[in-house]
Amino acid sequence: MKDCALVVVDMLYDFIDGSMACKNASQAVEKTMDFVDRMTSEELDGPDVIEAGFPILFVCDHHPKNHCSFKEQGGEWPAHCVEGTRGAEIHSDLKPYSRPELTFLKGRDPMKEQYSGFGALNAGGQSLGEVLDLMDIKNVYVCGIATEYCVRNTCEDLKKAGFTLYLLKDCLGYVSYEGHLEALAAMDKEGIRL
Ligand code: VGL
Ligand code: ZN
Repeated sequence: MKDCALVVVDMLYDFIDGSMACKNASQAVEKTMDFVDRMTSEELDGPDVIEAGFPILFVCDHHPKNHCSFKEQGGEWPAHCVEGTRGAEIHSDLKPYSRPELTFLKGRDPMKEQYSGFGALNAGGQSLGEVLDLMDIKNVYVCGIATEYCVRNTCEDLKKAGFTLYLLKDCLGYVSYEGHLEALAAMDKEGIRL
């Protein structure tokens, strides 16, 4: 347990019930809560679980209004996860488990798409990869939205950096079911454990 952590990718309202609502997203949040409950001791709750040895790190898509990935800017997606909006917020069931130093924002540069959470930054300017290293984490459980994009890219970068990856298969939201299955198959081949 000591060298394990959970990384929650983009469990944000725009991906759950907002402008980019993904399939299975609400169920993924519910299953993630079940997992968190199982991994944390009964009498501990909220931020205390981090002290109990099972840190939970959050990756959050967090775009300026004029981000290049938005359709109005010629990009691929409807506007989503705009800073300061509800759509950019962590689901309220998970929010109590988040803390600023373990919350990492990505996609802040208006000119750059950033699917991977690996280089996402916390309020102190440290990246997810850096903080996992500092915490001596070896095993990383991953859940989140969307399987095909941010989850896959985050898992692949963490794997390349030498972490052992466990993807929580029931705790994923996705853009399309076929894309989800394809991404799972690809990650399986790469040694990411499902
Ligand atoms: C994502 C598309 C655009 C994701 C983020 O979290 O998978 N997908 N921005
Ligand atoms: Zn985005």
